[in-house]
Amino acid sequence: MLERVDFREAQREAFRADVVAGLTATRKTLPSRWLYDDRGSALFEEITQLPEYYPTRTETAILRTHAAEMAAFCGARAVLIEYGAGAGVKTEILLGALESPALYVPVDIAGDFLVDAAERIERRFPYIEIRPVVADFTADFDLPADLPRLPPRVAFFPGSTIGNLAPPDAAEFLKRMRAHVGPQGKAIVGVDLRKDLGVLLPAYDDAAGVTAAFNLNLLERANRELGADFDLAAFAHEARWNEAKSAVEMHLVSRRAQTVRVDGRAVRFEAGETIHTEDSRKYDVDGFSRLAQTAGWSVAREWLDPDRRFAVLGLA
Ligand code: AVI
Repeated sequence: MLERVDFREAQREAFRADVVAGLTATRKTLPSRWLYDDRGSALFEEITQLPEYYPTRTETAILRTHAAEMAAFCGARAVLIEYGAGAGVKTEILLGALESPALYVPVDIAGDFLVDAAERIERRFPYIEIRPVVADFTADFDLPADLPRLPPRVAFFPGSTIGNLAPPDAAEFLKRMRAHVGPQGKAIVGVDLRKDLGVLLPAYDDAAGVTAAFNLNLLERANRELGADFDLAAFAHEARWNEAKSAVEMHLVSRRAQTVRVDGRAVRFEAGETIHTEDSRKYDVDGFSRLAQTAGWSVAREWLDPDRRFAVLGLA
């Protein structure tokens, strides 16, 4: 219990430091990882069901269609390490297809989330051994020393979350995955692909306003946790394409000139000035392949949907 309180307090202090640094910078920014408090995670769940948000539906369909080939790629009795324990149905598709998987290792920073995920998998696959690991997978961490190296380990990172990392961080992450699974190991990674802006932008600015609420929740979180006084009606959600970065950027645009109090300081906004809150990078398979190579991987298999919107890549 004490550990949980300490964790929450440490998170709040880290949030405070990022908010102060991000809002006092010349170009205001807030790291996207703070989007996911309880309310943000619930809103993200809603986003995944929206008609405009194609990635979740498309990736799930790819996994369903090609599960048997993916299982063959993983090999018999694989040890599956999942980074982020929230994939739910996607995890179940892969685990269900694997030939008597030896072990499932979900890794997540949120202990409660991990317990829920482990219990769900245990109910569905009582024959699979589960070894949850509490860790922030965006930073360096070690897997338990007694985790078997054989049968081969397979890293699973669905959801195109790799697209939310800047390329150097994505390369670091892929290197960490490589170190975790070892030279015989493999990985299955979900990657969202470049596409028509007519499809891409509505996925990040839906008609029902759920993505807007998800983005604005960052300001609500700052009000709740840090006692800031953001007037939510004075900011608008915007999704814009940045071709140089090949990314959809999310911004919160100040609707007027205003001053907000945050952690005892006055933060000035000009009308139209923005807080940049997220990048969602879109790759093509070649571009991702080059990135993966810098981290010691090569793309061994590609599974795409018929409209080539999303790729699930097998790395070896
Ligand atoms: C979690 N991640 C892959 C989502 C994405 O599509 O980049 C986050 C998201 N942001 C707005 N909508 C969804």
